[in-house]
Amino acid sequence: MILYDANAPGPNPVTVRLFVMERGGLSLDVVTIDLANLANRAKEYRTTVNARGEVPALRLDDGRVITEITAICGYLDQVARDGRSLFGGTPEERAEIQMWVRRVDLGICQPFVTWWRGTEAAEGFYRSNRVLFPEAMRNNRILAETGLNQLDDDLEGREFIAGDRITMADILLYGFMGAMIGLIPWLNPPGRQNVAAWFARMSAREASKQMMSPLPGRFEN
Ligand SMILES: N[C@@H](CCC(=O)N[C@@H](CS)C(=O)NCC(=O)O)C(=O)O
Repeated sequence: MILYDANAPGPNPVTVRLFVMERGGLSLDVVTIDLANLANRAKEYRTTVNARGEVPALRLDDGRVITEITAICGYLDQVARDGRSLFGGTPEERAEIQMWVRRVDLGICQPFVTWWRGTEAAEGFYRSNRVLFPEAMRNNRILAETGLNQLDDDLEGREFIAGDRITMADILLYGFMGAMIGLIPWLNPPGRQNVAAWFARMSAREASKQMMSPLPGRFEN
């Protein structure tokens, strides 16, 4: 398998990196795409890896390419040699974890990333290679803050989002928040106490400390 990773701190590649480090039991070849200079938008990457021009992507041993981070992580979770599943071990656990993943993704991550993608900094970075929505920043901030306020209630008495152990829902939210925290000043105020405490717990994990650096060319754990 080949993972197409990135050399810039985009939340999507960061989330997959965090996943592989937390999951264990994986062996991957890694190609680092020069996202900082938008090599992902060059014809070569779009014609040989991902027509959508986005990273990360995963090339399977049979040649097919999987994109979209929850699909990539879901596949890696199933083929891992050992370690513990981050998507759940029973149909009930899997359903519950997928429920949280979808809540976190649609209700929090996508709105705050879309907020950032409305900024002038994002416009400068993407150089018209991506459709951005600067006029929707206010709505996206309200959506993300509403989602985070709800999560603050949901996290009362819990260590992790889906209960007492780390799952894909924590990986997704922490990968996104950790990657974007320096760019979004309103993301993690101390007043949202349960979210702030969860964020601090996640930050203390060994994998979280390494997630901002690209993976080596050969990764095994
Ligand atoms: N829906 C995709 C989103 C991937 C994505 O947007 N990746 C960003 C990096 S965080 C990217 O490729 N940005 C560069 C670009 O769009 O040119 C997924 O789930 O993997």
